[in-house]
Amino acid sequence: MTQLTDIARQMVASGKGILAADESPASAGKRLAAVGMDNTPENRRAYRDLFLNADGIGQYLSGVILHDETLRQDALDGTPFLTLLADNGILPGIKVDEGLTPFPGFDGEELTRGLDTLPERCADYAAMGARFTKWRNVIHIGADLPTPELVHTNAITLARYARIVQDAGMVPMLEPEVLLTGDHSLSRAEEVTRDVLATVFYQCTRYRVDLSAVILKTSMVVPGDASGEVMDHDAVALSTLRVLRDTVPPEVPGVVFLSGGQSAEDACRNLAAINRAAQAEGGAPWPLTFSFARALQGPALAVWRGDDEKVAEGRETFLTTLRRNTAALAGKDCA
Ligand code: 5MM
Repeated sequence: MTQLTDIARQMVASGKGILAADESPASAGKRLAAVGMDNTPENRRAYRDLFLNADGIGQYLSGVILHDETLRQDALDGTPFLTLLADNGILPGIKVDEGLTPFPGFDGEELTRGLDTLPERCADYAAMGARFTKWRNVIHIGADLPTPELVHTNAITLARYARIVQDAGMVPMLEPEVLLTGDHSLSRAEEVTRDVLATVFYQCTRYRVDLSAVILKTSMVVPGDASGEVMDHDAVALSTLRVLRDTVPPEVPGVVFLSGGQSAEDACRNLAAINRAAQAEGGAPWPLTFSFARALQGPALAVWRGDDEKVAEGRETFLTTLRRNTAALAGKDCA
């Protein structure tokens, strides 16, 4: 086993998941605004501190994805965030994409920026101790979307990203996010996700990515949020597993899910249903765990709201959310 495969396997260690704490300052600002907080560097530091300085997170988390700002920052008690993670036995990851940009000529579609400067940035991040990286593409579903050109271009970008990251000695997490916004059905989401993932792995092979040293971060297959379809957790689980079995090579060490704007409740219940269905089918070729941002942090943020006196309660809520999601990995209900 190569060292990178070993890290990838640690990222999906049994009974644990990955916290996505890598919101860009703009996205973090939206989360803070929702609880009446200003988007200042100090408030973002306090927001990160709420989660990364909670006692015992290493019991539930194998890794945390950080934003560049946090990777270089100290927690409120002066301990570098990286040290906090190391003390908890948690692998540090870093978001390396530079956000979205319109796809010229393709209305309503977006590409992800950052490939040109990636080798230099990866060398720095590896030297600072990052063990894995993450790159997010987005795929909109609409009447005529996604276009084959978008799916193709995004897949090549992800494959090139992955190869650069592996050459820098870190594990690439590939996140082609099929967005849940829209009026599309569950079956349309399944069709698009199948096409997207199949194209990603086809291009990874062409661009010489070592598939035994990548982690896939995918959307669950869910109906569009304006579809009017009721969220049926068992149907989501079956659609999601069908797509993964048809597209993800068995040598990939693990699959993690984003929550994508689902409620914390739905994300946890879908995760439990997916793992139950996989067990019922005799097991999946890869561990299936969580890498949520909103569905892990949202409940605690709503309790904390920036109030110093609510830090302990917010952290307790975070730990409860982590407990429920790790229980879901064993197929248990999210009660
Ligand atoms: C899809 O977003 C990722 C998972 O978060 P959710 O579970 O909330 O869907 C997340 O890791 C995302 O990639 C980061 O928050 C960075 O996103 P931005 O928009 O800030 O680049």
